Amino acid sequence: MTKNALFVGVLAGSKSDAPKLEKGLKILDELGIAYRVSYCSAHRDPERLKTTVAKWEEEGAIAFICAAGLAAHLPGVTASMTLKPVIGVPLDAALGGLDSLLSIVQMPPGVPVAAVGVDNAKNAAFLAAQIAALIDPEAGERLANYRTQAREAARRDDESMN
Ligand code: RP5
Repeated sequence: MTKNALFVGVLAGSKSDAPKLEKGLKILDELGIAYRVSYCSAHRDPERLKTTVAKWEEEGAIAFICAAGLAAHLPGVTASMTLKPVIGVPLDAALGGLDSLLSIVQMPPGVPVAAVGVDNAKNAAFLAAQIAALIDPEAGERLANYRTQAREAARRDDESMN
């Protein structure tokens, strides 16, 4: 992906979300997917979110990962500003994350957000990598290798029980 300077735009509602975001960034690193990160609140600084989304789109963002807790409007507001796929990561900042999950998935028809599980930044990274693989076959190969390794590890776990 880096050869075309394409990247995944990663947004989080607050720097306090960073520890949960890290797990996803590690997966993107392992899969060799380029990304940029910004802490950008949809509520505290919507103007900055708007300029960041527009700038990243212009500079080659192929998809956005948006992580937020509480009234998690960051993914939905980002989706309203771009036609690129937006992956929402609901974070557990209260109520077990159910508040964030519902805030993210209940989008009006025509402005979808693809949501992953609560605190599951890893799956957001995998989904972003799958989107990257649509235009970058090498990213697809790395993903396939990852799945092969995961399958083999699961079989080893099973075999160690017998
Ligand atoms: C959300 O509110 C953020 O995404 C975070 O999960 C939560 C708390 O934010 P801080 O008050 O820690 O900045 O907008």
